[in-house]
Amino acid sequence: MELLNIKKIEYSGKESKNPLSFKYYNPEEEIFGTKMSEHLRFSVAFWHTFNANGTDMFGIGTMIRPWDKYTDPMDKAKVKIDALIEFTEKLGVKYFCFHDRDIAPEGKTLRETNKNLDLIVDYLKQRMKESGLKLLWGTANLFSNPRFVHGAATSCNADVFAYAAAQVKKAIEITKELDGENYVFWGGREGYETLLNTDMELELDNLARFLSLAVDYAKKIGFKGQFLIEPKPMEPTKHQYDFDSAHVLAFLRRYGLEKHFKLNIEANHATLAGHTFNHELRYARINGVLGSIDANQGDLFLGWDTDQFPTDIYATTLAMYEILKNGGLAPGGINFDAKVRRASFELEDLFIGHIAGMDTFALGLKAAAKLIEDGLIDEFIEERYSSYKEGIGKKIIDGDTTFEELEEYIIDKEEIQNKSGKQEYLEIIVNQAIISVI
Ligand code: XUL
Ligand code: CO
Repeated sequence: MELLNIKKIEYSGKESKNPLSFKYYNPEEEIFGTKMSEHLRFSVAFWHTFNANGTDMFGIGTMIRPWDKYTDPMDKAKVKIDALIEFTEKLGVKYFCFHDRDIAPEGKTLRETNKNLDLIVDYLKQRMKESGLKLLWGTANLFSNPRFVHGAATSCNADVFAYAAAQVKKAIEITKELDGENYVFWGGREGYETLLNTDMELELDNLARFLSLAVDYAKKIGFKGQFLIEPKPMEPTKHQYDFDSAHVLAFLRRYGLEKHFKLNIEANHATLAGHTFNHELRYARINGVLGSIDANQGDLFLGWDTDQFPTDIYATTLAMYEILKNGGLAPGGINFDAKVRRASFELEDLFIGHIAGMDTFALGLKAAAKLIEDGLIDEFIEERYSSYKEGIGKKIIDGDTTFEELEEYIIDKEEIQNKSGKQEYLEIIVNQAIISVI
């Protein structure tokens, strides 16, 4: 039964005025010998697309969806899975992501909840098999239920720690059951509101204990997917422990967990941390932990996580530059952790939002490939650091010098020659690359 009254979305080229078609995302087009669809491993976020209804702090939902007419929660859960299959097929998206609580209703006890989940996972598995849809990552929702008021792994209450552990155990099991390629830990309420009531040291140690138990369990059951941590600096707590890439890496190294995790970098989380998206991607990439991304964008004037669909070509160009330099993201991908605005309440807006994001990433991919092909930025950087290729610079790099030698080398020099950083020249190069592919 068709649920979404929209035809399959086709590539119709940049001159097209049809809002329900791709202008730039052409899955078959090859960039550096690889199909666009393989570079851009797009994923639909179950929670934003099939659960969000436009509710905000000031008003109830604005969106009425075809599955809302089902009153039995298990029937409704199945219809939403049908909608997921139809939606991804029509968009030509090969992956999706979900939280345990997105797909099945909670029961009175965890045992009952798990039973509901198992029934839905059986159905989902069957539908995925028929359609070829794949799971990019699964995760556990450790933040919505009031039991997580003080956090989950970092809660002051050991019963909550136990509950969260049991929930993650099950979430890893179902991710494995559905052949998930990754498993994400986003620290929903792992942070604090005030240090006056917080034992930060114990909370951080417990977070590490929790992650290490998860690593042990994955090994025990033979889950081969990549574990990812998703940094975010604030919201819902005032200070989230997984603040940004650098914080997460320092934390993992402090507890000897670094070889078990990579990062899932979200654009709007980067900007909330006061970084650009490409800063976070670069930091993760040079440290060998760029695993996957949550694609969205924030609003420059709003200090919260607005989770908008990405439409900023400049940002996606610089993001795809990092991703290409990373050799891609696989087994990670590009998950649209994005929701349509409360006022964009028509069903077709869900398609248009994803089309906008996919086209913007396709443009970013093309422009980034152009930047890499032209090589002007690489050449500039190579030249900028060329003083480290020979003489005293080479000795510094080779670890073949001392403070005494460096002093001796420089002490009588009258002048040091610096060269321009040429930021404006480089920004024009980026503009030219973007313009050339539009
Ligand atoms: C919240 C957020 C989450 C994670 C998964 O800001 O990004 O949806 O991506 O829990
Ligand atoms: Co996210």
